[in-house]
Amino acid sequence: MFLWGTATAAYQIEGAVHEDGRGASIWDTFAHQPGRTRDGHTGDVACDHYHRWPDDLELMTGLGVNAYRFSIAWPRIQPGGSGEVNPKGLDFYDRLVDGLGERGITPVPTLFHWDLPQALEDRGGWLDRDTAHRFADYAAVVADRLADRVKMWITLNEPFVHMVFGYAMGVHAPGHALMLDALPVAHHQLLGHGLAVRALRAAGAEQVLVTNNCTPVWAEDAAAGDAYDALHNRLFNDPVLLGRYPDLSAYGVTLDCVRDGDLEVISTPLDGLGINYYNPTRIGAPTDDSLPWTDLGVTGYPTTAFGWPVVPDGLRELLVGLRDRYGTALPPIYVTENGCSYPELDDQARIAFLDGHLAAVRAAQDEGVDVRGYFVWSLLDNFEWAEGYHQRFGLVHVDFPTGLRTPRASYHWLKEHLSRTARP
Ligand code: GBH
Repeated sequence: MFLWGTATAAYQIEGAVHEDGRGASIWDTFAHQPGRTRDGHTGDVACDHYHRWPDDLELMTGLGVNAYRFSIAWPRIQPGGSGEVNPKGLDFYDRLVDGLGERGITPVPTLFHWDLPQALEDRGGWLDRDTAHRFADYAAVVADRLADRVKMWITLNEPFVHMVFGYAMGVHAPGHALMLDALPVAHHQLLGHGLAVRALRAAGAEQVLVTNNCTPVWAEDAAAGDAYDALHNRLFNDPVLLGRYPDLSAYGVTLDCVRDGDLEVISTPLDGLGINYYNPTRIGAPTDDSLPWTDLGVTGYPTTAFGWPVVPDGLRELLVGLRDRYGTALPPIYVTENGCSYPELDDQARIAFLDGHLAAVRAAQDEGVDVRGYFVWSLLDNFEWAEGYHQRFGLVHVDFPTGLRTPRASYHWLKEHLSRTARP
């Protein structure tokens, strides 16, 4: 059965940040620092999904999806980042999973969508190897409670973006601007992923994935394009699928933190690869010494309200490219996020976006790529990280702060599409 779903993330929708024993995450800290997010917006209330989740399940039932990708907030489960478990945090996801089950919607939780417990950041966050082990402990706690009903699990969401925005550029939590010194964050997240895969399986998880955001690289300069592809795409896909890192030595980059045996853990076999696709990247030769490329920006295409280029065929290109590179080492692919920011209720541009990207998935399937799921980002308008509530990715419009939900034209369009076909 092809998985059709919507995707969300805990800090972006839940709110209720002080409720039922939840601890602080790096995003609570970051969003409350002056100047970090647009207009100082925070996820304190967000969509209030923590209380309104039954309404949100109702919206999914109305839409006709058979899967829901959400994330579990680590600081609700272990408020101090390790050790003591908060039963009320587990209870929330238990209720959610039961509610999904009653509606015949397959739960697909992601264990880490960027909301690291602040207590772990205080000990170095993902720059510290120990965080990988703490992540595996947390994964085991969650799976012990939910694996009887949750069959499919995702370990990490977009470790690339978390590293680059959070630790290299400092535009996301935890706000470090270390540039290439942020690289251990890639390895420690990947190690955490591999350890978590093993912990999840030991607790009875049937299917385990990781979600990487990938971009087709349009290279105007071959060496620069290769550098960008190595650090953005291959740095995260190669160790997981091939058990080795791409050679980064040409860019003066070394991964000194890798220890014997780590790659074996990281390449523990998976049941699927989650892919988030937003747009291709156009790369030219470097103009200074800071990075071995220049991001030229894709031009000549329509753009979303966020300014991102709309290139549906880039999704086909990406999927076919992954199959060509990894061949039999590539597990089935699930498009775990794809979507766009448009504010209008009558969002014809989002309809065109989804229509085009679904056609791209079909085309990739016709070229023999094994794609088994597609999740729209997002069900609801939500806290769009540094952009606060200024970007609206929802099939459903949310009025902030009242929380009133209004399905957009795209919601009705997708509902109609799903009622007509089981295929993308
Ligand atoms: C995802 O990240 C996240 O998983 C999710 O939480 C988030 O809400 C959603 O996407 C929407 O942002 O400069 O024009 O080339 C997406 C990461 C990084 C994708 C920047 C697009 C470049 C656009 N994004 N990227 S452009």
